[in-house]
Amino acid sequence: MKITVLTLFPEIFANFLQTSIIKRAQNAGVVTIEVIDFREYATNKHKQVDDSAYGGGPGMVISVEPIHRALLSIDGFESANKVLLSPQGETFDQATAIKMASYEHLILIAGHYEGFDERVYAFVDSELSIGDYVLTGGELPAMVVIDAVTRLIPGALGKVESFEQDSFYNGLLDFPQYTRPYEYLGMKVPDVLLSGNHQEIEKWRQEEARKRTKNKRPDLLKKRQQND
Ligand code: 9D3
Repeated sequence: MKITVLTLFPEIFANFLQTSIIKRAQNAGVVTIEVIDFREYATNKHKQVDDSAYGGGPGMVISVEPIHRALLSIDGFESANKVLLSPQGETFDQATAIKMASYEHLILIAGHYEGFDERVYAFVDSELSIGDYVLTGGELPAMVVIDAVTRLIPGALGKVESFEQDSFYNGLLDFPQYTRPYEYLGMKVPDVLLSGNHQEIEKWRQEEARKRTKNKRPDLLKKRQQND
């Protein structure tokens, strides 16, 4: 899979892309991530990529031309899946991540502080938000999407971290986990986990995951029943 990010702050991505699972996935060749500074595609003298809004108002608006020119520079951009990160998009979730992990080429477009000229929408396939809170830009959302999607690509994760075990993958929260010591300030590890009876342990974990989901995230249980 290839992921291309259009951003005005490529340096924000540098550290992230050098880290852990993302780096390993890139080294293993299962994903190639490319970051493009779309300011390079501004055509005016000062490399300005935004302008005041038609109709007036205090805010600036990201111009359509540098975005379009940056897209045209990307190899195979026409067949790629182009996603604009914006507060108006549909909310990103695990189902969306799974769908995106099947894309051959994903292009993420991140703005900063301000909205895009409406005509940018003519060049994208969808709009994506990561939740109902106001951020300063689409850079963190782009990294959230890259992280969630990359770990789903076959070969990106080691065996220990395989995503079939994920909470959200099976629609339930994680079961409670314990490690040494057996007792801490009077709090003991449930005996079933020391029983050595793997069938009992599995049963207990499933029950606990279900109980916990019912208590903390009843909305997930409802969603799960709909998908069954
Ligand atoms: C909704 C606020 N807008 C009113 C004029 C202005 C605006 C604020 C912040 C426009 C863009 C932004 C920057 N945010 C994103 O680009 C963004 C975002 C977010 O703020 N929350 C959740 N998901 C996303 S994806 C991109």
